[in-house]
Amino acid sequence: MTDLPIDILPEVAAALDRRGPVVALETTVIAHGLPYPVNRDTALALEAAIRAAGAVPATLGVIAGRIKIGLGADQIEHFATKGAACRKLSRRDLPIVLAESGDGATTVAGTMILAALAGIPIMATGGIGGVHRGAESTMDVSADLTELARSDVAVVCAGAKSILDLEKTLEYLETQGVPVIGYGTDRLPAFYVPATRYKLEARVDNPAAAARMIRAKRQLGLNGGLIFANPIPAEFALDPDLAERAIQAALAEAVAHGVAGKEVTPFLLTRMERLTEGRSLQANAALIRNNARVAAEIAVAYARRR
Ligand code: PSU
Ligand code: MN
Repeated sequence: MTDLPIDILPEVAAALDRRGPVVALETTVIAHGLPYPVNRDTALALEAAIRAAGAVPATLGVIAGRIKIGLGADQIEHFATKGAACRKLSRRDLPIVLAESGDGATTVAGTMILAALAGIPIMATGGIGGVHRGAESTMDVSADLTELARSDVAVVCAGAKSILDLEKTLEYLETQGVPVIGYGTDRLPAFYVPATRYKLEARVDNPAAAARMIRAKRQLGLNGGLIFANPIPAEFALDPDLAERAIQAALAEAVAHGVAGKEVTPFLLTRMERLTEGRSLQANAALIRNNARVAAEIAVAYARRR
């Protein structure tokens, strides 16, 4: 690992040295998940929200084959404008992008791997990948789920989009030994909507309680991360019927266009935006900001306790 091509922003390195609170952020949502310039503005707003809560943001990605732990504003702009021309980096893509000296945006899985390398215990995202609807025939299960069983990073998200099969996603996470903890809720949130009928096994209501969960898992020496499922704030939530109709329509279009593999999630996200007349986009940006803030608060509590 000595010759690993990795650059850590000085501010992030200093925080890690003093075991201060740092929150990792992904870049796939910037490059593949949101359109320009909402993507850039959201990325900058996430960093600001993390700073306001007293932690240091580290947006992760790969530029010219070098792992970046923390990006400057110009590099965030680079991911925002290059968009889908960046490789989407999950576990299997990381060796390829390094060997090819390419640019790549990390998914939740990719971000967890790089965060763990750098010693960052917590990350924030919008929604995690999961088991897709129809997975019984397509076998489309996001590598985010297997990564959650491997890399020791806590992930703050707003649940998962119901473009996924949420019931199967929860079953898969149970099989893989990944704790799914409601943050101020007893039920799984589904991204645009704050609650589903799926009941969770555990709930915390404040950052200190969340930090205790992370700590207990680490004390046990268990591999893998855990999920804090943080509902979208009510004022930004979509009407559940509107969300479901848009999802059904987007899924039908994906089938009609023969979209497969890593293109599925970005395709559905773009279609959703059009089908909800931009409301999904506003909701998306708002819930990620909220997750960044909560992740920072948990990081602060966790740093205090160790
Ligand atoms: N879900 C969203 N927005 C996103 C993603 C998921 O609502 O931007 C991104 C995340 O980076 C996630 C990835 O890790 O998509 C999962 O992609 P796939 O389903 O191809 O594993
Ligand atoms: Mn997939």
